[in-house]
Amino acid sequence: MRSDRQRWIPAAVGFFFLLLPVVPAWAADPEIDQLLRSPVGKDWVTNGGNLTNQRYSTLTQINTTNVKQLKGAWMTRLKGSGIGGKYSFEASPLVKNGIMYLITGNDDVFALNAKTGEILWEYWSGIDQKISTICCGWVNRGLAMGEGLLYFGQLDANVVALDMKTGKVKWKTPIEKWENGYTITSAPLYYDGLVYSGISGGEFGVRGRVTALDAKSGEIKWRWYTLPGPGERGSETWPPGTDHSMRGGATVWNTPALDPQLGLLYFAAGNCGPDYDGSMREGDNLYCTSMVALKAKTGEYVWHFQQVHHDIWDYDAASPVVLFDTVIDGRPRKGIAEAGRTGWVYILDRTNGTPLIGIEERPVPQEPRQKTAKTQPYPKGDATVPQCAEPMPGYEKAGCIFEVFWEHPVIVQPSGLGGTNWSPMPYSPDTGYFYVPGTIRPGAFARYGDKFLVGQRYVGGTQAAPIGAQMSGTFTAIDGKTNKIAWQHKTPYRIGGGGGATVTAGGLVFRGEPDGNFLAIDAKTGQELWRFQTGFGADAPPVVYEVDGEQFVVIATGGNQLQGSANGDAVWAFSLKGHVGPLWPPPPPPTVAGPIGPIATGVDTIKMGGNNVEYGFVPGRVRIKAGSTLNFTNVGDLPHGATAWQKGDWDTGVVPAGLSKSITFTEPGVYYYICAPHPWMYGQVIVE
Ligand SMILES: [Cu+2]
Repeated sequence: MRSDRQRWIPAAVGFFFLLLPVVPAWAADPEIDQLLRSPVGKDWVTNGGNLTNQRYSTLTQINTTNVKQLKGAWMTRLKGSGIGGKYSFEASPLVKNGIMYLITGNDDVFALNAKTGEILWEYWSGIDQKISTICCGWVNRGLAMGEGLLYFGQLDANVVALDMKTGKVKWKTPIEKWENGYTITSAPLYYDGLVYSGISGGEFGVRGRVTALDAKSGEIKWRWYTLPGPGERGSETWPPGTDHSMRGGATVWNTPALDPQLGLLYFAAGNCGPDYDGSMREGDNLYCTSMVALKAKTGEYVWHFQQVHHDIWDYDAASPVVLFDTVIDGRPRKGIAEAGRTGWVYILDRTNGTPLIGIEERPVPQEPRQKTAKTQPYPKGDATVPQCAEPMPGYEKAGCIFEVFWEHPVIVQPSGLGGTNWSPMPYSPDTGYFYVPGTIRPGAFARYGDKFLVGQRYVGGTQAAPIGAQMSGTFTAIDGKTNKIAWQHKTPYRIGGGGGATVTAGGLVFRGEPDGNFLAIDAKTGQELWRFQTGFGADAPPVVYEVDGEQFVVIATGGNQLQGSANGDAVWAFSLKGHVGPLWPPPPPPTVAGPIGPIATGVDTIKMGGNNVEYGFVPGRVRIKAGSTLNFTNVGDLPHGATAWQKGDWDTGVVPAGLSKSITFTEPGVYYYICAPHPWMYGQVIVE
């Protein structure tokens, strides 16, 4: 490994923190802080279960011997919140003292009786439905709690605190403006009087950051930019005398973890912007695609580890970091792990950011116009998804991870959608395994120039999946001591983009599937023990809790627009005493990339965002006569467009909601097109 790339504090500094008392002399909410520092029991009070993000529950009432008897205890519909094709439902519910708190893709919050599912109060966010800077679906990944308040970030870039008893707004702090490209999709973390929030917007030329707010007042206490200003540490990894780092992305998509003994806050930063064009940003581009440790109280930099240097593949580190303790070569070690879009799990020593098992810098393919990094980090152990793409007709080149491209499309697997994308990865101290959800979906990468305009998409290329490409997934147990596969399932659908799992001391891993199934798996062997059809895309990470001596497992089932699973507003709870049966299966998500549906004739209008699917063309396939004109009308909520596949002969440009653009097709042929802002929307025009 090149020593100049990674920095860490001397071991002596880490040792100094160990000498500090674990429990602060005075805490604003000693009860919540205690729960956050402890193994997870009957309550689930933060997104990742506790400060480690392990999503490991110590409850054992539901276990490998009786899970077959598990049935629905209740199912509640959240009054249409987050219903509609633009939404995903990815939040983990929080539970405290028998009350459940849940946030939907519209940033609406509900309090429910956790035993019965009865709605106790509602907060309707009223967020502007015209927010145009949302990259990948209207989504909120969850809440935090402390000091009698619930905390969350909104898509309009406000952090909000609600009274837990009433749902009334206590304070609201703007972190930025959505008009400038900033949104918040991650669940914040509360600990010891501070609320830590990430920010999204890496596809809009923003400057990533973590913000710490005073939990009582909402006052901003500190912010740490993931992109260095001139002269700051890391600025030497950007071209001197330029301001490219000021719009270089590196946004923080997920909940931080915190080690109270070391006094450190940990998180992962996303891809570099513009995503697919590295030509103007020569250098490693810190702190894009990096794991970072800061002093939790002050936001002072401590260490970082960059997973991908000079990222041009949209290889965000988007899954939450996980803290764990282990023994390696007879030595107790403090670990931190993160599952990347590259398909690898990155396992480090959390005291100093150095690899725990081994990560080596290896030479990689070069493209001088992209200013590619000479080497990339290769973790020892196994990747959880294939890291080479299959050749496909019409493409000259299919490559492996870190394959280079310029303006001619090259197929690469994994694409920038994973591997592991936003889905959290749990860790069981019983098995010592990480449970890693993965996506298999190749991308046809091509660079093209993009002009930076504040609040506009700024990605510099495309990674749309080639039409006809197969899409599926993997669910893998990775041994935390070796980073090798202990067991692996192939899954029919992509699961790295929003689902995720939770593991229990009862020896069970719970996870949902985009086709609506909810599964219990033997954590040790990988054997499937139970499945239940929820009737909606089961694409959120589940949570485990207990009320009045009864253990429940709960999952939000409302689908995920990026994975193409069925939308909804439902939350399902399960227990051994339950008696609610399964629902009919929803339409399954696509497993092949490309336009869908029958070929329509006699059509002169294509609705973009039609039929309440938002991210779709209706009809998706049409047959017309040469010389005909098609009107592309945006009937959705978001800006859409129709662009000839691989940015070729014709393009409507971005069409605002409510407007139309016409294209006349004179030459017979078969034309495919995508929506440039949402390159997973496909259409086909057959001209005769
Ligand atoms: Cu679109």
